[in-house]
Amino acid sequence: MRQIAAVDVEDRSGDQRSLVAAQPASLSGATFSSTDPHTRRPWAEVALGDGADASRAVTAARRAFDTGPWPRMGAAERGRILHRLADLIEAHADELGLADTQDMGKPITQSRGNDVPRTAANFRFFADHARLSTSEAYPMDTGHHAYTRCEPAGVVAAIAPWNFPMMLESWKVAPALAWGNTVVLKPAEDTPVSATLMARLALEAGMPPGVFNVVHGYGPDSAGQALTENPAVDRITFTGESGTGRVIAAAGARNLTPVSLELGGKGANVVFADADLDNAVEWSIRAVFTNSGQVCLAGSRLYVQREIYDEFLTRFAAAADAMVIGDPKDETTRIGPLASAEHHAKVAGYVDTIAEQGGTLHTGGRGDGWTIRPTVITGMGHKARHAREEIFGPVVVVTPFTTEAEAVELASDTPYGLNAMLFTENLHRAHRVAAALRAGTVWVNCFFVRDLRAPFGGAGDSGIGREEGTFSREFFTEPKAVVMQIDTAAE
Ligand code: TXE
Repeated sequence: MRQIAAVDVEDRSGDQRSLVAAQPASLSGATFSSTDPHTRRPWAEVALGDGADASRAVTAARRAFDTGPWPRMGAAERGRILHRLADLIEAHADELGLADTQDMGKPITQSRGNDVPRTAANFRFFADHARLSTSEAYPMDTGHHAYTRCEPAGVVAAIAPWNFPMMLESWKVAPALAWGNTVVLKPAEDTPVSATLMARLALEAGMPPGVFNVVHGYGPDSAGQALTENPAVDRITFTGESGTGRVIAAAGARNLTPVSLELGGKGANVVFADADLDNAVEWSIRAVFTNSGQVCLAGSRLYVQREIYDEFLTRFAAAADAMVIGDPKDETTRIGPLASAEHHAKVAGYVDTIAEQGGTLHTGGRGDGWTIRPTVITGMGHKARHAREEIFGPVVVVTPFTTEAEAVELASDTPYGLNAMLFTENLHRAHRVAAALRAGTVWVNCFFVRDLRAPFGGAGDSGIGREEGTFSREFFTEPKAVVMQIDTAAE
């Protein structure tokens, strides 16, 4: 079994090429196991950090920020190190991909094929973004000149979920580092391994000690909570459940620490009768079944215009049934097990209560082990729990609609506001409906396509703030105005 250290702070001795920590250790010496959801057996033993370990990591990050070279280097020099880290991530793609697959069961074609390249791309993008960024200047009529400086905010606490472990971690860590901050990352307890590997590769890339720290452990009353309550932390960035987001926002408020929250979703996917049906079926399948539906963006509410409802449903259900379920390490597998026993119990609870909520199980249901087959529910009222709550599994509620206005009303009737999809060949409708929906992202005739310059995040219960591009810069920096008197008199 792999041995992973709880805190990877300043001890830089030993063979850094070995991606397995040589030394133990949480301060208490306690450990916990990460379970492979396919075998349902522990595969990595991880040192269990707690509040004391979190505080030790923050102290290291604080020291590195206050006295170390990282915030004082030019963005280009930091960028060179971040590009080297991206190179190393690509060079260790097999190991990193397998780590996420064994930690949480996602098919290797996604972890190795998608998440690893996107992680490397995130480090490259933010390295370049910080280097190429400009500041603003305000020539004044009074003989003064004002300009802005974007200064690093300080110590960033990043608290991450388990559904896209390294990829979502890099969305936070890469911009924070690129802008000169130091970071303490707490990965989700279900997915500790790839974060540790990334932190080791950062050292190998030349990142100074104490700049990128990882502390493993649980959230409430433990490492996660301690990070959010530490007054030496300058920014808290969190992705996870909406309820947890509220707790973290309150913790941040007590210290007046800015908090960025990317929370849950209940994405609406609206298919109009004039859609390209092949395209709509293909993307609708991906929208809800990718990563076994463990995606905040999942299109788990599917609204289909009545004229095409029967044909669409037949094709959609056939495509769902055709998805290969199996060992996530197998390249042909498209649906792996859910991430943990606890999460499987939650999703299975929804599957078992479909009839109770007035719906019909059109296809799918429980699979072997911790697997849920791609599950399509019909005939369920819009107010049913399955149509309102974030299930975070391969479960979709399909509902017919008649008019565009009705579709907009149904799609918008949610406390979440993360994303929506719509499929239509009518240009005017596309723009009209995209504008009408309350959502941080609207995809038209596609899904999951991202430009790192564009904002990512949601309204309502989906969070506060936006990530990526200049939006990450705003969060991870403090803007400073410098006002200079200009001596205009001739000598
Ligand atoms: O989330 P949590 P969980 C949703 C999804 C899922 C549900 C529960 O519906 O079924 O949330 O998942 C840390 N202070 N999403 O329990 O609890 C925790 O250790 C500080 C949507 O995994 O939010 C982990 O690192 N930290 C989502 C991280 O928060 C705390 C992705 C996420 O855990 C903490 C994941 C506390 N008080 C789940 N409590 C998305 N938006 O994509 C927990 N943590």
